[in-house]
Amino acid sequence: MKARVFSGVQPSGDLHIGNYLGALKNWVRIQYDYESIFCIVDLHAITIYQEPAALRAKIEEIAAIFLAAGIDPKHSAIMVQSSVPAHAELAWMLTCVTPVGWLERMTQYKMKAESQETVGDGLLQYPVLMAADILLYQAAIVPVGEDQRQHLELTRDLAQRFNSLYGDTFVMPETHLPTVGARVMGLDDPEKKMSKSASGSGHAVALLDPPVQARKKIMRATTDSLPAVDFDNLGAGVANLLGIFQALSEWPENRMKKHFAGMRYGELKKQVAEMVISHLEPFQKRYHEITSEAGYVASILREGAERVAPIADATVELVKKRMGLYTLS
Ligand code: AQP
Repeated sequence: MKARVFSGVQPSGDLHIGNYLGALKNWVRIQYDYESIFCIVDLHAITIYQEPAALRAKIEEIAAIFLAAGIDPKHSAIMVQSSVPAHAELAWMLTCVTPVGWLERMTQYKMKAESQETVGDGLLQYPVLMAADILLYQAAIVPVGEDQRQHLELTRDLAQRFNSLYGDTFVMPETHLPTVGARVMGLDDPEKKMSKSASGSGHAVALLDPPVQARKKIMRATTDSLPAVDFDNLGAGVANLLGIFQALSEWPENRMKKHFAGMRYGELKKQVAEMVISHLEPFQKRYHEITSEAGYVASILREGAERVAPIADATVELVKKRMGLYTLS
C-alpha cells in the first residue's frame, strides 16, 4: 500500500504564485507516488471573518485551480474540509491534549492576532485543527511552504504526546518543502512573505491575474539601489525575482548564475514576467475550460469527500476507543 500524502489551502483570498510554488507545484509532482488527498480548508479560513458568499465561491474556484494546475482527480482526492465532519471532531479530541503554551508560541498566530481587533479563539486553535487534518488521514508526507514548518512541528509534537498518553495511534508525518520556492516574498515588500490576505495591489501575482496585470506587478517589483544582478551582493527583492524564475524554469544554480550575472534589473524583470506568463497562460486556459462545465467542480468535491470519509471515520473511531469515549460498535 502506498503511503498517504495530505496538504491543504485556505480559501481566504486569491491564490498566488507563492501558493503555487510552495505547495501546488510540489503536489502535482509527487501525487502519483502516494495516495494523495488535497483539501480546501474552509474551517481554517473562518478563523478570520470571511464574507459568506465570497467564501463559498472561493472554495469552488480553488478546487478548479487544483485541477487546472494538474491535480488528477482520478488518482488524488480533492475535497473540502467541512464536508468531512471528522476534521472538527478530531480537532476537539486533540485540543484536549494540547498545552495552551504550545499554541501561544506560534509565529503565525502572533502575527495574525496583531492585525485583529478581537482575536477569535479559532485563530489560537488553528494549528490543532491543522494537526487533526493531517493525523486524521495518517498522512506520512505533508508538502507545504516554509511558513507552515512550525505548524508541522507542532503536529508531530501532538502526535507524539497523544501516542505516549494513549498508545500508538498516529503515523508521524514528515514535512516536505520544495528546494526552491518554499518562501516566495511580496513583490512590493520582499521582507514579507507573499500572502493572500496582504493588502496592496502590487504585492502578489494571483494565479488568475490577466497576464498584462501580472507583467505590470513584476515590472514594478521592489529591488534595490544597485543597477544589475550581483550574485555576491543579492538584495532580498532581486533574490526573490530570481527565486521565482528558478522555481518555474527549474534551471540549475550554475545556469541561473551564467544567465543572470550582470543583467540590469529592467531586463531581469522582463524575463521573470515572461517566465511567469508562460506558466499562467496555459494554466488559465485549463481553468476556464474546467469552470465552463456546469457542475463539474462540485461533482469532484463530492466524490473526493465520499472517498476520504471512511478513512477519517476509522481514525476518529480508533481515537475514541483509545481515549475511552463511548462507541456504538
Ligand atoms: N509566500 C509563500 N511562498 C511559498 N509557499 C507559500 N504558501 C503560502 N504562502 C507562501 C504555502 O501555500 C500553501 C497554502 O497556504 P495557506 O492557504 O494554508 O495559507 P498561508 O500559508 O497562511 O498562506 P497565505 O497565502 O499567506 O494565506 P493567508 O494570507 O490567508 O494566511 C501552504 O502550503 C503554504 O505553506
